[in-house]
Order: sequence, then structure tokens, then C-alpha cells
Amino acid sequence: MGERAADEIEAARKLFAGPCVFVAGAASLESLPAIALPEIAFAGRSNVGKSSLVNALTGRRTLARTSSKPGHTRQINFFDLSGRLFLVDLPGYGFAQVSRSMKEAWQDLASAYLRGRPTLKRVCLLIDARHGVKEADRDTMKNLDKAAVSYQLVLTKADQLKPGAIAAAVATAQALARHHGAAHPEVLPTSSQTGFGLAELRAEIAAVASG
Ligand SMILES: Nc1nc2c(ncn2[C@@H]2O[C@H](COP(=O)(O)OP(=O)(O)O)[C@@H](O)[C@H]2O)c(=O)[nH]1
Ligand SMILES: [Mg+2]
Repeated sequence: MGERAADEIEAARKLFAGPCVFVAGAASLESLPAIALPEIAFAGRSNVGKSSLVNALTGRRTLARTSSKPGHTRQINFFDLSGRLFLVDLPGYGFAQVSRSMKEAWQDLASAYLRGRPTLKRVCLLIDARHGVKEADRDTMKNLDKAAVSYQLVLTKADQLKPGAIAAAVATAQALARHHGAAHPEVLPTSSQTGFGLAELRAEIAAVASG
């Protein structure tokens, strides 16, 4: 499995080369944009590379703000890709540098969005390829299973590993995904820095959004 046809790769490349505009930054459920397009959300621990991946997928350097400071993205950011889908950059979890109450407020928002958004087609659950699935990721996986929200594990920062270690990290994550009801069986390794794996992830997102 996993081999994408060349025409799917090319169609996805074109889609992601199209216009991508910031729609809204929602800090509360009331300020979410109206339901309009299929949505693909990016979730994961703070600093895992969510904003970098949204930028790299769309070939923009500064669309989603990136930061070396964990916990930087404090709202849910929506980007309209070519009028075809919304890319959704979620606040990270597991950060240590904010107060407990702020942390809970952000997480409540993210989990309410994940559980209750009818147009949400897929969550890309980002995992640092060097660190693998952590406790907080397992909690998120369980919650997504429970809410029956389709998700796929996406390994980030693969440029930091040798090819053999990437393959091993993918295998480990895939073995785990098999035990989770709502998890896609295939795990995609990526690097926002080198572009590794981005064509395949674009094709997966394009297929899910149009399906
Ligand atoms: N080596 C490497 N570093 C990355 C990659 N993607 C993101 N980073 C770095 O990881 C840090 C956090 O990235 P960011 O996108 O802000 O993470 P977020 O908190 O999940 O949105 C930044 O210092 C990025 O430069 C990658 O593919 N490779
Ligand atoms: Mg971010």
C-alpha cells in the first residue's frame, strides 16, 4: 500500500500550489469560522512542527507562524486552500511554559473542535520522528478513537534521522496505529526542512478532502 499514482501526486501538487489564505484565528468556539469546506487539521505536541508543516505543504514560509518557543500557537488557525479545503493549525498540547488554566482553556477549545466539527475529514497527528509516540499523543489517539474522528500519524523532522531509523520509526508507529480504531493504517514520514514525504502527504490530503 501507499504508492500514490503519478496523476494523484500531480493533482495534489497543483492544488497546494494554488492560493492559500488565512481565514480566521479562533480563540473560542464562538469565533470558529462558519462551516464551508472540508477541513484537514494538524494536531500534535507543541514544537512538533505543525506550523512548519502547514507552511511547507503550501510552499509558504510565513503563512502559519512558526516558533522555537513551545506553546506559541494559542488559537485555531484556518487557511483556505484554493477554495477547496481548510487547513487547520491547532494549538499544541503538552507545553510546559504556560499556566495550568491557560493550558486547559486551549486544550478544551482544541478537543471541542475535534469532537464537534462536522466538516472535519481527517486529523494529521504529528509525531516527532526522533521521539515517537508519547503519553500525551496516546491520550489524543484515544480521544479521537472515542469520537470516531479519522486520523493519520505523520512523522515530522525526518531529516534528523538516517533512512534506516526513519523506516524503523514508521514501522513502530504503524504497529501502534493498528490497535487504534480511527487511525489510518499508513504512517507518513515527512520533513518540512527538506520536503521529504510532502508530495505523498499532499496527495493523501487531497484524496481525503475530495472523498
Ligand atoms: N530539523 C527540522 N526542524 C523542524 C522541522 N519542522 C519544524 N522544525 C523546527 O521545530 C520547531 C517548532 O516548529 P513549529 O512549526 O513552530 O512547531 P509547532 O509548535 O508544532 O507549530 C522550530 O524550531 C522549527 O524550525 C523539520 O522538518 N526539520
Ligand atoms: Mg505552531
